[in-house]
Amino acid sequence: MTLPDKILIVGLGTTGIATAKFLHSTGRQIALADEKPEGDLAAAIDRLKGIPFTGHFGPHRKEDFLAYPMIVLSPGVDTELPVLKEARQKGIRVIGEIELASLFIKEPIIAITGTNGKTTTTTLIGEIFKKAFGNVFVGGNIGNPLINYVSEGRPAPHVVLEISSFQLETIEAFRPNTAILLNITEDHLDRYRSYKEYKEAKYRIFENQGEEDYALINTNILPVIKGKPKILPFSTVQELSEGAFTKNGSLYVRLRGHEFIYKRDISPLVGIHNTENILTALLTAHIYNIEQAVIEDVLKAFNGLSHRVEHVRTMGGVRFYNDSKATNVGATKRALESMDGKIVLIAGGKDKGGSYQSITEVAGKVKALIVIGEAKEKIIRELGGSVKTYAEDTMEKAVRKAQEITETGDIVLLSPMCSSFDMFQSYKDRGNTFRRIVESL
Ligand code: UMA
Repeated sequence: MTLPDKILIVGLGTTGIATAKFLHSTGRQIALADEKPEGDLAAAIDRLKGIPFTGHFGPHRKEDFLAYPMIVLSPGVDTELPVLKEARQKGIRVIGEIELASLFIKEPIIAITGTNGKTTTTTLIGEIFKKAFGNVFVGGNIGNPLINYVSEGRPAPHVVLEISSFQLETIEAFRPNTAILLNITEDHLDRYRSYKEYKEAKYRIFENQGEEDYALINTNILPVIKGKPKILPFSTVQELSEGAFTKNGSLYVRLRGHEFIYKRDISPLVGIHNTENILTALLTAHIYNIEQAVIEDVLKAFNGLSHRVEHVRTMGGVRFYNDSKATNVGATKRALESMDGKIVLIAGGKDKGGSYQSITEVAGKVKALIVIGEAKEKIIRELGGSVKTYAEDTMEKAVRKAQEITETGDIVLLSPMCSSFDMFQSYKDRGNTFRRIVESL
């Protein structure tokens, strides 16, 4: 694809800024559009110092979207916006930053998607590749836009990419050499019209793969695959002749006629969901012929990430965990399943349009539920009958209520099932706030 000389970038967040810097470096003219008023974008505009651009800040206007032959979207922009539909009808090319970046990348891309576990798996695979090859680019939805890899001009042997359903919506030829689909449960139903639509966006990760590419898929998902990758399944419930699975407390990889066996407990990460994450990391590492000893060294040392069932403090025999990254019901269910003890669950935040009801499958573990945020009435409506519930209006009050109703041996778990944007800047801000309050108790 040849890129036109003038390109509109929509969204002036991390992605838009990185895209603007890259396109400017290639000598192209840039236009920017962001629905926020200019005053709210001062910090972002400041990061573009020295880069000439035209632009409109404030509610999107049709004339801006129809004025350029190509539009590059940030992931947070809904691809179904009427202005974008009209632009596409007029023959304007609409792509995302992932597609743009991948046009310039020749190195094998390992792309990881799924509703939960993406960041942990991406980081773990990144660590293994770094140890094995000395250099790797790790980016994408994890927070470092892929286009930065192209801008930096420092090729690595492999690119490890966390990719979201939003980013997959705007690909055309993007073709990962290895694509991983960890799991799928309901999420982002404020963006998609149905769960089916969300799943279809995820399945696009495979659509351009050829016979020499690999698709690592959990055996409990049956995706519709348009590409022709070699499918390598993984499972925590069944033995597989090729792929990765668990048996008698060990992890097995069977690949190209070889078998590799790892003790599950060499990794400090707990829970079945982490077993699945590790199985995909093992499979990926063996696809690229990384030695078992190298993989084991990394597995032993990798303690997981902040804000994912992170132990904050034990006080008076009560354990406090920060799982602020759990922004959907599936993630919270996994956290509850991986814990032993009576749990006081702090949940709630910005609702994303799904149902909370499936959490009742593990409600036996929940001693009490404390709800906060915009979603609290909906959560009470759906779950209030099945468990003792309290509503609080700040994190501080929620934590204090949790402390009041717990006793030795209990667990306090912040695992919100919702995004954070009603009360906080991000899930990290929410988790840090929780941590600060718990530490000050
Ligand atoms: N905007 C518009 N019009 C719109 C929507 C948004 O102009 O219709 C503007 C906003 O006003 C804002 C800008 O777009 O100024 C924000 O763009 P963005 O939402 O795409 O955010 P970025 O900062 O570019 O971050 C994005 C990802 N965000 C989302 O997908 C919502 C980041 O993932 C990602 O780390 C980053 O690109 C780099 O690739 C975050 C995320 O929450 C962590 N992802 C979701 C998830 O993991 O569940 C998918």
